[in-house]
Order: sequence, then C-alpha cells, then structure tokens
Amino acid sequence: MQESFIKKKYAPMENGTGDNEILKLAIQKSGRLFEDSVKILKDCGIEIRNGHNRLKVEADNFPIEIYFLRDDDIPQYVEDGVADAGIVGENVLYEKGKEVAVLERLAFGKCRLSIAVERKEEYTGLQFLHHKRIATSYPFLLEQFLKKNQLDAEIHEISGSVEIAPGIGLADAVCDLVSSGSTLFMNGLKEVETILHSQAVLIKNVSLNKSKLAILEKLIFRMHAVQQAKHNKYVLLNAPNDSLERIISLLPGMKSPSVLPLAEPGWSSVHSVLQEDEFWEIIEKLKDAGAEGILVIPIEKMIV
Ligand code: PRT
Ligand code: ZN
Repeated sequence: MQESFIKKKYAPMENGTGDNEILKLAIQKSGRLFEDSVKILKDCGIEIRNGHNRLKVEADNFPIEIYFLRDDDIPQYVEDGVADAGIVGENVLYEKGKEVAVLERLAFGKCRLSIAVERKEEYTGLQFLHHKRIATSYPFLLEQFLKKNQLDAEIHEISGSVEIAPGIGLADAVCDLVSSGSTLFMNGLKEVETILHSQAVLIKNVSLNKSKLAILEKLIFRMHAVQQAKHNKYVLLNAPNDSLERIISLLPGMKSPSVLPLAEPGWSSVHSVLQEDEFWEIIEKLKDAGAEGILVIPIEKMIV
C-alpha cells in the first residue's frame, strides 16, 4: 500500500526525466503574497495542504515541495540553493540584490516603491529631495535612485511604519511601498516620485540540474495556460448567414472561429476566443454587424 502510494507520487513520468527529483519552491509563509501564491499553484492543478504552521509541505500530485518562509529570506535561500525556486515581490528581490534568475512575472502583489513628502510641502521636483532626510526600509533601491539622479540625501533605514517618520520629525520624506495610496493619505503624505513598479515574480537558482529544470518547465507551462486563460474569454454568438463574413473578419480566434449551423435555417452559431483588453470594442462591432445572443464565458485553462 505504502509502496504503491510512493510510486504514484513520484511516478517516473511525473517530471519527465525518469528520476525521483523534486523541486523545492519557496513561498511567503503568511502575508500579502501567501494566498495568491497558493492559488496560482492550485490553478496549476498542484494540490498542497495548507501549511500555515509548517515549514514545508509536499504536493500530492506534482514533484514539488513548498517551503513557507518570510518573503525577505526567499532571495537568499534561492541563491544558496536551499530552495530551487521561489515566489517573491520584485521590491524585495531587487533590494536584496541576490544572484538568481527571474523566470515569470506573476501579475499579483502589484505595488510601487515611491517617495512621498508631507502634503503641505510644495514639491517642485527632484531637487526638493537634495539634502533631505528620507526614511525607508529599502535603503539599497533608494540609494541607487538618489545616485542616478545625482541627489545627496540622508537615508534613514527603519524596518516598519515608515509612513509615520515625517509626522514625528524623524524624516522629511519617506520611500515606501504604495498600492491604494490610503496609508500615505492617512498620514498626511503625498506620493511624488516612483522608484519601482513591482509585482510577484517566479525566481530560480542559477544552477539547477536538468531534472529540476524539467519540473520547473512543466510548472511554467501550466502557469502560462492559467495566465492565458485569465486574459481571454470564450465567446459564442448567433448570426444570420449573410453577416457571417463580416463577423468572422472581426474575430481573431485561436486559429479561426468555429461556425456551426443553427436549427433555424439561415442562421449560424459562431464560437471564438477574445482577449480581455480588446473585448468590449469587438463586442460592440459584432452587435453592429448583426450578432445576437452573445454569450461570454470565462476560460479555465488555455494552451496555445
Ligand atoms: O512576514 P513577511 O516578512 O513575509 O511579510 P512582510 O510583512 O514583509 O510583507 P507583506 O506581507 O506586507 O508584503 C509582502 C509583499 O507584498 C511585499 O514585499 C510587496 O511585494 C507586496 N505588496 C503589495 C505590498 C503592498 N502591496 C502594500 N501595500 N507590501 C506592502 N504594502 C504595504 C506598504 O508597506 C504600506 O504600509 O501597505 C501599505 C500601503 O498600502 P496602501 O494600499 O495604503 O497604499
Ligand atoms: Zn518581509
């Protein structure tokens, strides 16, 4: 029983390399990236039991072991090879400056690293920051920004609650992560410069063996299918046959749209795939061209 269970888990075909290799993937233990990191794995068909109180957990149906870590530690662990790959925000990755390879941008955990000053200040441009004190948890990225702009400012490194620094007289400005902007607003600050646009990325150790790379490729293949699906919609519509030519010319589809006759003579059903960003514009044109009964359906996975 135990043996067949193990065989099923690590069946040679699982990683396509015929061995029992397993990929160690580090994700945030808890915090803003945790849920989306687990979700993307789940969407890829990888089942992991919730590991809130555990350091690591193996997937039931994919040769992967998930390590739950603080996000700040992930670049180091991946560089050292303690983990083979990881999911972490670009802000942390570039601040830490570790030698790892970025494989994919994952489109969640989006935020920006920005400089903010007190709302009452009249911000006249970058020169405002010259010889000022700036509080931040991102001293490396801030220093690079200041150097690039030939600004001489004093960096005050603090580990949390950066936004209160101007209010208590510790600094003239802050350099911190912003998403909605409400934290800055509530602390009487305004965003004046953006240093970095950040999102979660998949990173890997730079010298993985072939077997681990094969598993990683499988994972990325699945991630692409999930992401493609998110950006596309499946569209079904009915159209009179004399409008078909015009309607087909409006629909890009994966190859070309499928056209099926309806029971009602002179009418057809057209099926196609539309990208999210061009969706509304095309739907309007389809209606103008005579399309009726338009159905739009989310796609779960899409392999192109
Ligand atoms: O315990 P651990 O070290 O793992 O977690 P953490 O507390 O260091 O990080 P966590 O969970 O807060 O954030 C993890 C990652 O989420 C960050 O490294 C970013 O990549 C990403 N992320 C996305 C954000 C935000 N958005 C964000 N808004 N991280 C932090 N914030 C904070 C910001 O620091 C500020 O205090 O939210 C506040 C601003 O938010 P708004 O919406 O008011 O602008
Ligand atoms: Zn952290």
